[in-house]
Amino acid sequence: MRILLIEPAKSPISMAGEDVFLFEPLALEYVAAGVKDEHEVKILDQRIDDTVEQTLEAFRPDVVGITGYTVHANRVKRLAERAKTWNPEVLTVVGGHHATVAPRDFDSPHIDLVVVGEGVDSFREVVRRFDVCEGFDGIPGVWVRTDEGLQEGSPNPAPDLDALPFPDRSLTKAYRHAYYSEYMQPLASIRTSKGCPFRCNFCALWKIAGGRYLKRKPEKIVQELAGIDEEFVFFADDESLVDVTRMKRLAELIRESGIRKRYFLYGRSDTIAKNSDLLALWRDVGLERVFVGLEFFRDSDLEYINKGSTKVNNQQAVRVLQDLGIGIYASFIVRPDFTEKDFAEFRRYCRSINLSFASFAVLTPLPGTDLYDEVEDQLLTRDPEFFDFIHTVLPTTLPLKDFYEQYFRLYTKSIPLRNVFSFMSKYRLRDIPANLAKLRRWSKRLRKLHTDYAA
Ligand code: B12
Ligand code: SF4
Repeated sequence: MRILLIEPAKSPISMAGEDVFLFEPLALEYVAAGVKDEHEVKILDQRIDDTVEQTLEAFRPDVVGITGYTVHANRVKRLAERAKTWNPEVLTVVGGHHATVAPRDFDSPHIDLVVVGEGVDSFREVVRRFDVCEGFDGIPGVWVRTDEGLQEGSPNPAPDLDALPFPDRSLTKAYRHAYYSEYMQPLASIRTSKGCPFRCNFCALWKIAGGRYLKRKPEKIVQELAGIDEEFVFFADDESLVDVTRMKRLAELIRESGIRKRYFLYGRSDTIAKNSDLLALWRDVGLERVFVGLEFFRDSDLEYINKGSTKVNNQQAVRVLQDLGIGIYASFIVRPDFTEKDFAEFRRYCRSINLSFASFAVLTPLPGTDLYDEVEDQLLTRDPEFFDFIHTVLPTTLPLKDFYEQYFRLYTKSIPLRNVFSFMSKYRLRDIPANLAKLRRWSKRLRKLHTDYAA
């Protein structure tokens, strides 16, 4: 059989995404790896190659699989509709993060099956049964659409990550030069773990993994790393550093293997603050940048989101990384109820810790989180395209125009100018004009964001 897997492009309303970074479709590479030995598989990355109808016509798939986060939910449904319009006989299967936390949102006449949770084994079984014209009942994680609507499937057990095949990166060969995060290009992704032992109220990842931290064996990770061509590698984990013993072992194995790459991974500030030796070890094997969820500048806000970390941890972590010369991707959260005074204090705090790069996400109650249950009745909109962490979906204390003016100033005034220049010097010279243009477009859009709510 022929199987087409599609990574959707976001809607132009949603901010971020491929406007500012582009990561390989790792989920689809995993799903593909489970079926490629028996079937012909193609991955279409619509963010780069928007040729859906032409691809359907040329490749003539029997099965179309689509992935997506919450921001993509409308697009996913529309893609399934396009596939069914091309050929009503094609089997349409939707999986991914949004399908996992809100499968009912894909109760659509154009979607035959929804896969909740890990997809490799479930999808392989779906394809096998479709091939031999068997029904889909009882496949773990698979919800089936009948004349009565989408029927709940049986639970999908937590996966043994080491039992999964390696993702098939050969299927994205034509696109790989385009994957990047800021100056890190071309960039590959690898998953080394799943889940998290912490319980932040704005995050569903610990729930999806059943509250556990699932990890791969360091030996398997090194084996997969050895097959990656790109110099930059991003760890697509929910939290990479938290098991310190495992990460020490992994760094040692990387050193022994002689693999030389430039790594980018997620780390909690408390882990970093307490384990400078681990970070030093990783710096020596190529750790170049850490994505740290510093989130807020006050302990009361950190408590509100149940972060389990403190302002002191944050400051210590920043110092550890700066002393080691490891880049910090500081990720902060802006509460919709912030006043001008809060924004001013936030800016001062960021400047005081002398960052070179920061992102500011508007606090967003994502489906599947405790926060969502708490504030669902306050939502300004349920349109998934607004769940991009830039549009607020909760009422702001400041008028929206003023809120986005302050938000814009946070982006432009929180990083000392000399640090902006030193960060820019990491880019390839030829990429600087395009990135400056991107930044200009982004700034222009941000300052007008309040108008998106007019309708
Ligand atoms: C890497 C990553 C990114 C990368 C981009 C990756 C990409 N390809 O675009 C970066 C850092 C750029 C990013 C950006 C954003 N991200 Co992000 N990101 C992740 C992260 C950490 C890992 C994703 C990943 O690659 N996992 C590894 C793969 C192998 O696992 P998987 O996706 O779960 O896939 C398995 C199953 O879901 C299933 N499956 C998946 N697809 C399909 C399809 C079919 C057909 C089938 C059968 C099965 C199936 O099988 C897969 C393999 O077993 C997740 C956390 C997470 N655990 O998902 C957050 C996460 C997905 N991101 C999230 C968010 C919110 C964002 C942003 C909106 C944040 C922002 N403002 O910047 C943007 C939006 C990006 C966009 N495309 O528009 C949220 C999504 C929440 C939601 N409800 O939508 C997550 C869950 C983190 C969180 N905070 O909770 N992200
Ligand atoms: S530390 Fe990160 S991954 Fe873990 S629960 Fe909090 S936000 Fe989620």
